[in-house]
Amino acid sequence: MRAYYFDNLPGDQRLPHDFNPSRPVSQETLEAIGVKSWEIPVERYEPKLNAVAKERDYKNRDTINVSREGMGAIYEEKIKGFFQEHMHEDEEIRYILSGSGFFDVRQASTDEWIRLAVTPGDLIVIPAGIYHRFTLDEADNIKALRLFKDEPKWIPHNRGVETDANPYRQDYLKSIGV
Ligand code: KMT
Ligand code: NI
Repeated sequence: MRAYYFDNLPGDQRLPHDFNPSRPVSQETLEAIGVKSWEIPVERYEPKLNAVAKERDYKNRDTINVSREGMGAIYEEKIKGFFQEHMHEDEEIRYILSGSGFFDVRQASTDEWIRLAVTPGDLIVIPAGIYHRFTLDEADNIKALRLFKDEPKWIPHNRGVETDANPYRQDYLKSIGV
Protein backbone atom coordinates (compact mmCIF):
# COMPACT_ATOMS: atom_id res chain seq x y z
CA MET A 1 0.00 0.00 0.00
CA ARG A 2 1.42 3.35 -1.02
CA ALA A 3 1.18 6.14 1.54
CA TYR A 4 2.04 9.81 1.01
CA TYR A 5 1.18 13.28 2.23
CA PHE A 6 -1.93 14.73 0.58
CA ASP A 7 -1.12 17.95 -1.29
CA ASN A 8 -4.18 19.83 0.01
CA LEU A 9 -4.74 21.52 -3.37
CA PRO A 10 -8.33 22.18 -4.40
CA GLY A 11 -9.79 19.89 -7.03
CA ASP A 12 -11.44 16.53 -7.55
CA GLN A 13 -11.11 14.32 -4.45
CA ARG A 14 -10.72 11.29 -6.75
CA LEU A 15 -7.39 12.55 -8.14
CA PRO A 16 -4.20 11.31 -6.42
CA HIS A 17 -3.32 14.65 -4.77
CA ASP A 18 0.31 13.60 -4.54
CA PHE A 19 2.95 16.33 -4.04
CA ASN A 20 5.43 16.78 -6.89
CA PRO A 21 7.88 15.42 -5.94
CA SER A 22 5.92 12.98 -3.80
CA ARG A 23 6.35 13.00 -0.02
CA PRO A 24 6.13 9.30 0.85
CA VAL A 25 5.12 8.14 4.34
CA SER A 26 6.83 5.10 5.85
CA GLN A 27 5.19 2.14 7.55
CA GLU A 28 6.92 3.27 10.79
CA THR A 29 5.20 6.65 10.59
CA LEU A 30 1.88 4.91 10.02
CA GLU A 31 2.47 2.61 12.98
CA ALA A 32 3.31 5.63 15.12
CA ILE A 33 -0.19 6.98 14.47
CA GLY A 34 -1.77 3.56 15.09
CA VAL A 35 -2.50 2.61 11.48
CA LYS A 36 -1.68 -1.01 10.72
CA SER A 37 -1.54 -2.73 7.35
CA TRP A 38 -0.84 -6.10 5.83
CA GLU A 39 -0.74 -7.43 2.29
CA ILE A 40 -2.55 -10.70 1.67
CA PRO A 41 -2.78 -11.77 -2.00
CA VAL A 42 -6.43 -12.05 -3.02
CA GLU A 43 -6.02 -15.42 -4.69
CA ARG A 44 -6.42 -17.73 -1.67
CA TYR A 45 -6.65 -14.91 0.88
CA GLU A 46 -8.86 -16.76 3.31
CA PRO A 47 -6.41 -18.74 5.48
CA LYS A 48 -4.18 -15.71 6.10
CA LEU A 49 -7.06 -13.31 6.62
CA ASN A 50 -8.67 -15.77 9.02
CA ALA A 51 -5.41 -16.00 10.98
CA VAL A 52 -5.18 -12.21 11.39
CA ALA A 53 -8.89 -12.05 12.24
CA LYS A 54 -8.50 -14.74 14.88
CA GLU A 55 -5.43 -13.17 16.42
CA ARG A 56 -7.12 -9.75 16.64
CA ASP A 57 -10.53 -11.10 17.66
CA TYR A 58 -12.43 -9.94 14.57
CA LYS A 59 -15.33 -12.35 14.77
CA ASN A 60 -17.52 -11.09 11.96
CA ARG A 61 -17.35 -9.65 8.49
CA ASP A 62 -19.50 -8.41 5.64
CA THR A 63 -18.89 -7.04 2.16
CA ILE A 64 -19.22 -3.45 1.00
CA ASN A 65 -19.39 -2.61 -2.69
CA VAL A 66 -18.87 1.09 -3.33
CA SER A 67 -19.85 1.88 -6.90
CA ARG A 68 -22.81 3.48 -8.58
CA GLU A 69 -24.11 0.04 -9.55
CA GLY A 70 -23.43 -1.47 -6.14
CA MET A 71 -25.16 1.28 -4.13
CA GLY A 72 -27.93 2.61 -6.33
CA ALA A 73 -29.86 5.62 -5.06
CA ILE A 74 -27.76 6.16 -1.93
CA TYR A 75 -24.50 6.38 -3.89
CA GLU A 76 -24.08 10.18 -4.01
CA GLU A 77 -25.04 10.65 -0.38
CA LYS A 78 -22.71 7.85 0.78
CA ILE A 79 -19.77 9.20 -1.22
CA LYS A 80 -20.26 12.60 0.41
CA GLY A 81 -20.53 11.07 3.89
CA PHE A 82 -17.40 8.94 3.51
CA PHE A 83 -15.37 12.06 2.63
CA GLN A 84 -16.45 14.09 5.66
CA GLU A 85 -13.62 14.10 8.17
CA HIS A 86 -14.77 11.85 11.04
CA MET A 87 -13.79 9.37 13.74
CA HIS A 88 -15.34 6.19 15.13
CA GLU A 89 -15.44 4.74 18.60
CA ASP A 90 -14.19 1.44 17.21
CA GLU A 91 -11.63 0.34 14.64
CA GLU A 92 -12.37 0.50 10.92
CA ILE A 93 -10.91 -2.66 9.38
CA ARG A 94 -10.99 -3.18 5.63
CA TYR A 95 -9.66 -5.88 3.30
CA ILE A 96 -9.71 -4.81 -0.34
CA LEU A 97 -11.02 -7.50 -2.71
CA SER A 98 -11.16 -5.51 -5.93
CA GLY A 99 -11.03 -1.96 -7.23
CA SER A 100 -9.18 0.81 -5.42
CA GLY A 101 -9.58 4.00 -3.44
CA PHE A 102 -8.01 6.38 -0.95
CA PHE A 103 -8.26 6.44 2.82
CA ASP A 104 -6.98 9.74 4.22
CA VAL A 105 -5.83 9.70 7.84
CA ARG A 106 -5.01 12.80 9.83
CA GLN A 107 -1.56 12.93 11.46
CA ALA A 108 -2.43 14.54 14.80
CA SER A 109 1.02 15.99 15.50
CA THR A 110 1.01 18.07 12.28
CA ASP A 111 -2.68 18.07 11.33
CA GLU A 112 -1.58 16.93 7.85
CA TRP A 113 -3.49 14.40 5.75
CA ILE A 114 -1.74 11.15 4.87
CA ARG A 115 -3.27 9.43 1.85
CA LEU A 116 -3.36 5.61 1.77
CA ALA A 117 -3.80 4.31 -1.78
CA VAL A 118 -5.45 0.93 -1.28
CA THR A 119 -5.59 -1.83 -3.89
CA PRO A 120 -6.64 -5.50 -3.85
CA GLY A 121 -4.89 -7.46 -1.10
CA ASP A 122 -4.51 -4.55 1.32
CA LEU A 123 -5.75 -5.11 4.85
CA ILE A 124 -5.84 -1.93 6.91
CA VAL A 125 -6.78 -1.03 10.45
CA ILE A 126 -7.79 2.57 11.10
CA PRO A 127 -7.79 2.93 14.88
CA ALA A 128 -10.66 4.21 17.00
CA GLY A 129 -10.41 7.95 17.57
CA ILE A 130 -8.29 8.88 14.53
CA TYR A 131 -9.73 11.46 12.12
CA HIS A 132 -10.07 10.01 8.62
CA ARG A 133 -12.14 9.97 5.42
CA PHE A 134 -12.52 7.83 2.31
CA THR A 135 -12.90 8.47 -1.40
CA LEU A 136 -13.04 6.41 -4.53
CA ASP A 137 -10.37 7.18 -7.14
CA GLU A 138 -10.99 7.77 -10.84
CA ALA A 139 -11.73 4.07 -11.45
CA ASP A 140 -14.85 4.65 -9.33
CA ASN A 141 -15.28 1.29 -7.66
CA ILE A 142 -14.06 -0.71 -4.71
CA LYS A 143 -15.17 -3.94 -3.09
CA ALA A 144 -13.98 -4.62 0.44
CA LEU A 145 -14.58 -6.86 3.40
CA ARG A 146 -15.42 -5.00 6.60
CA LEU A 147 -14.23 -6.93 9.62
CA PHE A 148 -15.51 -6.26 13.12
CA LYS A 149 -15.31 -7.58 16.64
CA ASP A 150 -18.88 -7.67 17.86
CA GLU A 151 -21.80 -5.70 16.52
CA PRO A 152 -20.81 -3.29 13.79
CA LYS A 153 -21.45 0.27 14.94
CA TRP A 154 -20.03 2.14 11.91
CA ILE A 155 -21.19 5.43 13.41
CA PRO A 156 -19.23 8.36 11.95
CA HIS A 157 -18.71 11.29 14.32
CA ASN A 158 -17.81 14.30 12.19
CA ARG A 159 -14.88 16.33 13.45
CA GLY A 160 -15.76 19.24 15.70
CA VAL A 161 -15.54 20.46 19.28
CA GLU A 162 -17.52 17.43 20.45
CA THR A 163 -15.22 14.86 18.85
CA ASP A 164 -12.16 16.72 20.15
CA ALA A 165 -13.52 16.01 23.65
CA ASN A 166 -14.67 12.44 22.88
CA PRO A 167 -13.09 9.93 25.33
CA TYR A 168 -12.14 7.58 22.45
CA ARG A 169 -10.37 10.50 20.77
CA GLN A 170 -8.61 11.36 24.02
CA ASP A 171 -7.53 7.72 24.50
CA TYR A 172 -6.29 7.60 20.91
CA LEU A 173 -4.16 10.74 21.37
CA LYS A 174 -2.73 9.32 24.59
CA SER A 175 -1.93 6.02 22.83
CA ILE A 176 0.19 7.83 20.21
CA GLY A 177 1.79 10.17 22.75
CA VAL A 178 0.20 13.44 21.61
C1 KMT B 1 -15.96 3.97 5.48
O1 KMT B 1 -16.40 3.66 6.58
O2 KMT B 1 -15.43 5.07 5.26
C2 KMT B 1 -16.06 3.00 4.42
O3 KMT B 1 -16.54 1.95 4.68
C3 KMT B 1 -15.56 3.38 3.10
C4 KMT B 1 -15.69 2.32 2.12
S1 KMT B 1 -14.75 0.88 2.49
C5 KMT B 1 -13.72 0.67 1.13
NI1 NI C 1 -14.80 5.91 8.94
